Formats: sequence, C-alpha cells, structure tokens
Amino acid sequence: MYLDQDFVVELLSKTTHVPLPEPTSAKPTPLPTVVPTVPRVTFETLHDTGKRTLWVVVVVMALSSLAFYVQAARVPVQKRLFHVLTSFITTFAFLSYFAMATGDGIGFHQTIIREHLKETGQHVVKHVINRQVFWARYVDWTLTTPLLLLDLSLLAGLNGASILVAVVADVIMVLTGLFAAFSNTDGQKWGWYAIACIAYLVIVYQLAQNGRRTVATKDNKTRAFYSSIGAFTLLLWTLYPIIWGVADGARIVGVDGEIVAYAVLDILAKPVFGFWLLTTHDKMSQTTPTVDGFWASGAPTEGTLRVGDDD
Ligand code: RET
Repeated sequence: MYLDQDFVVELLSKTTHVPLPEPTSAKPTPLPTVVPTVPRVTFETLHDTGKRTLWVVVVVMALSSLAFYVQAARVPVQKRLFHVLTSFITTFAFLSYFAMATGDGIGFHQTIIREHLKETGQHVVKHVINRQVFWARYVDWTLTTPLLLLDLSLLAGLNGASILVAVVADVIMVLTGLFAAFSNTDGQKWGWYAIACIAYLVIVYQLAQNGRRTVATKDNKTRAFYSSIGAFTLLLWTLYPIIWGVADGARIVGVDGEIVAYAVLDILAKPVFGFWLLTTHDKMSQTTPTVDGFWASGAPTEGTLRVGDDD
C-alpha cells in the first residue's frame, strides 16, 4: 500500500503522546535472561540419484512382469502357478516403485532433539529432523514377501501349516518394521525392530529347517536347486534388516543411499530370483515339483450332482 509522506507527517503530529514515566531513584530490577531458542529444522530427502534409481527400478519391474506373464502363458498348467506368483511379485513392486518415483507413498518422520537448560531448568527444542519414510515399500513387502515364500514353499513341497506360520510371521515382520520406522522414541523403535527380527527368525526356521527336511524326500535336482536358491534368498533377506538398521534406524546412511541399496536388493530378490526360479523350474522334468489338483485343474467335478441336468 502506498502512503503519501505529507499525510503520514500530519497523522503523526495529531497522535496523542503517552507521557513517559517519571524517573525514580530506585535501582532497576534485573530482568530474567531470555535465551532465544530457535530450533534448527533439517530435512533428509531424496535427490537426483534417488529419483533416477526409483525410475530405473520402475522400468525393470515393468519389463520383468511382462516377460513373466508371457512365459506363464506358454508353460503347461501344472507349472503355471510359479509363473503367476512371480509375475504378481514384480507387478506389486512395479506399482510401489511407480508410487515412490512420482512422490506417492512417502511420509515424513520427525525426530525432535531437546536440550536441557541449566539456567531455567527447561527442556527446549534444539533440532527438528524430518526424514522421508517410503511407506509404499512396506505395502509392497506385505504383499510380495509372502508370495516369494510361497514360491519357495511350493518348490520344497512344504506342508500347509508350515506355510501359514511362515506367511503370518512374514506379515508381522513387515508391519512391525513399519511401526519401527514411524516410532517416536529409541526404545519404541528398537523394540519393534527386535520383534521384527524374531519374526524373521521364525521364517528362516520354517524354510531352512522344515523346508529342507521336506525337500530331502524329492529328487536330486530339486534338492540341489532348493539349497542354492534358498541360500541366495537367506543372504539377500538378511541384508534388508542391516540396511534398515543403518538407514532408517541409526540414520548413518542418507535417503539416496537407502534407495540405492534397497533397489539393488529388490532387483536381486524379485526379477533375478524370478528368472532363476522359473527358467530352472521349466527345465526340470515332469517329475519335479509341479502343482496339481485345484491349482492346476480347478475344483473336481467328478461325482458331483449337477442340478438341472436331465441325465
Ligand atoms: C525390516 C526392518 C525390521 C527388521 C527386519 C526387516 C526385514 C525385512 C525383510 C524384507 C525383505 C524384503 C524383500 C523384498 C523383495 O523385494 C522390515 C527391514 C527383519 C527381510 C525380500
């Protein structure tokens, strides 16, 4: 707003002046010291490296999903379940990476660092750290890690109860990992993390102990293959909690580093794992694990009464 100078002078001259207090002989009382405390606010976010990496994974997941769907249509129906499961895994990963690359599925976790002031006895906010948490990852893992476990369990011929235990432990692991990522105190964060690690050990037990015992009754090729792909999976999966620990957990690794590390692991754990599983499985003879029954032929119709049939 523009104000005319003469108008302002006239206005001020008309202002009634409040009389100043008369000087007294009394000494001025000391005022309490007010320490100005403006907290430092920092943001830990992704930069160009992170963004580019997310887009690379979007493309890798899209192309491998297409390849898996095409391969699924070409194999005998008894082998198709593995293809369908693996295609779903990369499809969910594609959706989650597309969300993150376009800025969806990302939240902020706020850490507030306080300082104790001896003079006033107050706890003042000194530093506020806002770090991006990619929660879309956890949605992806909740859906895809059980499917990966299903792939391995079917290969080993694991019983239904063990599969269920492994899948439920897996969901608990991912969800408690998500709680850890958004927790407020160190106790809460590492408490959730410890629970997630116990759930992870339950999965390892089911697949390594029960899975190996079951696969021991199968042919040599299946046994050898289960050992190799199982060891590969165990190694890769164990790296996830380590990355979480140094990135989201201890905050030693930045957001870009975290994205790159998970991208490498995700490509190995999904498309590379998938291609290895499917090509090896397709090459195996008909005596090696195939899924028959309902999953290949649907519900049995033999012996059922069809209402409406004349004969
Ligand atoms: C969290 C943090 C809490 C402790 C543990 C974790 C384990 C995560 C795992 C993830 C595997 C993901 C895979 C993705 C494939 O694309 C949740 C990181 C134990 C094992 C295989």
